[in-house]
Amino acid sequence: MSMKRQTIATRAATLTAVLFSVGLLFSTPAAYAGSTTPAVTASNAWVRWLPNGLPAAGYVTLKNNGDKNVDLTEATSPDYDMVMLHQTVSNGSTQQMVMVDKVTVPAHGTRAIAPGGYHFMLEQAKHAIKVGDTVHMTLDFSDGSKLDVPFTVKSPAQVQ
Ligand SMILES: [Cu+2]
Repeated sequence: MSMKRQTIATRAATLTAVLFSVGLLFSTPAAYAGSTTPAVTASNAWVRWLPNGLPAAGYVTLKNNGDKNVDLTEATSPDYDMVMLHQTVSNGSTQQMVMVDKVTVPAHGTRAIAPGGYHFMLEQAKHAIKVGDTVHMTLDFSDGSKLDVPFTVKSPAQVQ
């Protein structure tokens, strides 16, 4: 609506316009509801720490409380320069890691990012990280929501 139109509008027309705007205010942000109350929640987040600056692996269980599938599309961390999403793939007797660009969390379902399947590959720690620390990751989802998740750092011995 232009300013010019507003100035020549009658009181009734202005009221209609205001109501229309209010309607928009309520309808548009509903599409963004995911950014304030994310459909996906995280639990059991931990990092398998390895000595000598070796890459660590991050794991988490994601739960989607919404009616639509949501993809995990990106992960970043204030504690590591590099965060990649990997999948361990069995190739007969050997195992290898492949990069994946997304992991789908099914509607009303869970997706475990767990040993033997998906993991976050954490490389180039920005500071010394030791067992018992908490590191953080920000997870980006296809519905526009972001989740800041604290990960407990565990030693390989603790998780066997
Ligand atoms: Cu990996």
